[in-house]
Amino acid sequence: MFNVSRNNKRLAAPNRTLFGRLFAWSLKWFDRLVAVDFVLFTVAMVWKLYFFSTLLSVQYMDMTRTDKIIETGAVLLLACWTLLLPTRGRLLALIALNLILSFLLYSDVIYYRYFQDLITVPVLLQLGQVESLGGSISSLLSAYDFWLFADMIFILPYAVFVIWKGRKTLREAKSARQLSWVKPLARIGSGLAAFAIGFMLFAVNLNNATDTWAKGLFEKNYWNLTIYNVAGGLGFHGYDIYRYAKVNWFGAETVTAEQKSETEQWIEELGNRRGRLESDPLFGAYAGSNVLMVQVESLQSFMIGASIGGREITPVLNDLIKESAYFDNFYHQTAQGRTSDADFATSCSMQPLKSGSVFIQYASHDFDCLPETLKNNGYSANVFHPYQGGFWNRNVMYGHMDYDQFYSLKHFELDERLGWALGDKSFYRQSMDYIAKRDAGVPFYAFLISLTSHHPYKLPKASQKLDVEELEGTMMGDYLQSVHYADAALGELIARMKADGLWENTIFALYGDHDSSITDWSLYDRFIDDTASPLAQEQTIKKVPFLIHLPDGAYAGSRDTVGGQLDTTPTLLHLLGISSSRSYMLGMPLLTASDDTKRLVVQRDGSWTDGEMHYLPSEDGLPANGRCYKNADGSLLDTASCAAKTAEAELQLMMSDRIVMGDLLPAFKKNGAVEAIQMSGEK
Ligand code: GP9
Ligand code: MN
Repeated sequence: MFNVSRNNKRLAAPNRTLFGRLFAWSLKWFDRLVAVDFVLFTVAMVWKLYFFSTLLSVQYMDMTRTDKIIETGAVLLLACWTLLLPTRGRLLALIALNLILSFLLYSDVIYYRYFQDLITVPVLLQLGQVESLGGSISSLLSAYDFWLFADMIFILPYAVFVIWKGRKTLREAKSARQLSWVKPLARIGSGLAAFAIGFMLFAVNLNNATDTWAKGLFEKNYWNLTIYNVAGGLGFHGYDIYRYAKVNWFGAETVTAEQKSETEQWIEELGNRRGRLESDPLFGAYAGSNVLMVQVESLQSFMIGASIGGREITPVLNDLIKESAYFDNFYHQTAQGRTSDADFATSCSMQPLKSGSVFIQYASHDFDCLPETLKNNGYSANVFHPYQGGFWNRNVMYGHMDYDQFYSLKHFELDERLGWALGDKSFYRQSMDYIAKRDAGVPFYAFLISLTSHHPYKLPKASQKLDVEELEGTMMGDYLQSVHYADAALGELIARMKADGLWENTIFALYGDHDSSITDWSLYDRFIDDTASPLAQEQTIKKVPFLIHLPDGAYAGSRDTVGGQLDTTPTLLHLLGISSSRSYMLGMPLLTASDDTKRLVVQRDGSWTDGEMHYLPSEDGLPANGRCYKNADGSLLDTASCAAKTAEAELQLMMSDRIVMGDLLPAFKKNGAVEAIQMSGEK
């Protein structure tokens, strides 16, 4: 019956079935009308991106009309080049793009359900190091998600047809009509048109957003989800690739061999200085104690001891500092990375970046951070913060810092909604419940990061316990209320530690992360004497409380030793008797029996204080225009009096940048190991 040759049989095949005929017919039309398949692809992708947004359903982030326009623009930009290809190549490219995007969005959905974040290039490159999804993967899957792949039922067989029969079908179609010069022109024209339309829809709308409500989005760069909210799914991934390439390929810090060894010598000398302090009787006086450290959101020193409406703002802390070593000359050292900078400066004793956040940009680089050091010395190490784990890239960074577990928002029951998420009182209570379940055989390190006293400090009336007098209705008034609440929550935390029998065997440390961002100086009138003095303003903004309650209550009282967040980890290691002479850190211990350490507290903008002088650089960056103050009376000195230390501060910032951006520690440690082997005579 089928008396045809083998070859003829193959040629006739497309017309044998209904699908075969349909496929061949569609291919001919896709060939004739260049843009039909492209339009279908665009519609399908925009729908998938919309569906993706509903799967994520990030709070307060619903897809608006503008978002759909931005997504359409992004799809056009992503795929416009396919219009330059001949029909078969274009179809295969569009199908491949569809598959890649569908898998990317699907992976994002799964990753989001676990980490409340989107996948980034560093995460993809270091999948093994990120906290694994463990056995929970099945709970993250939903049959509903497969709508992302619904079109594949038609597209995949079609792709097989295009690969297998496409060339011949197109040849037939072409021989049936005249080939002309119109075709290549149509390709170029439609490609350019798609690019132009895509660019307008995407860039113009994105620009509008970043010029208005999303100002500074890409500079601050603090949360992938915010970037997604503005730039869309494709925009976010495009930006992420750009961000990765910029940091790792185009803007990578190149440090010459000479600079490397100069930096190594410089930082090792700091280790030697700490090593020399280790003969101090306080070194190791609290060896084996647990450590519980709290980073309090926006808590500033000018709150300590202050009252309003006849009540103390921080009664708990005021009492606690009487039985703790309290540093009232302590500075936060944060820059654009805000909370993440405070965390990094404190835990890893390195300077933050001039722009951006180490947590986001250099999470994969090696640092000597407190959790890892303590774990190497037999401790457990856990970090607690009741917000989305993707914020400030914490999921990734905390994995690299070697914490056993990061307890983020999803680990807490939202039984006290306050401020951004969970109120401090419930946060501390639930964190202590986790701590109570620890392995009692090893000492613990717990790092708790509070959140309620976060900008804009609005608390419901029922939680406002102070009479803030003339500050009622101002941001300062709200700030005082939220600090008062945070203080009361700390009181409950301390009571709980006592009830759990932890107060006598735990070093309790506490510090404020950064300033309150309140810049209206008239609101500070009742807290500082001279609100117009640049030095008073600087010190008010930069000073945060730091206290250490030792298990036996020793070293209690206020101390005016100047220090900063970079000194926190060296201080704790000193008390625990863990040598930091071979650790790569910039800070010095603050609490030593004989405190004669010369310390320079350097800010990211180049300002510094050594306790006696305070230097503020000028906006134009010229050293001669900087202001050199005498701390004692605020008088201005000749800039030359500050010159040597200004150079020292600049050196510290430069060395820190080389290490942080150039990831120099692995090489230093290797050299150190070689040195140690050589000294012990091994070959
Ligand atoms: C959110 C919190 C706030 O997780 O850490 O960060 P901030 O805005 O203060 O940098
Ligand atoms: Mn903060």
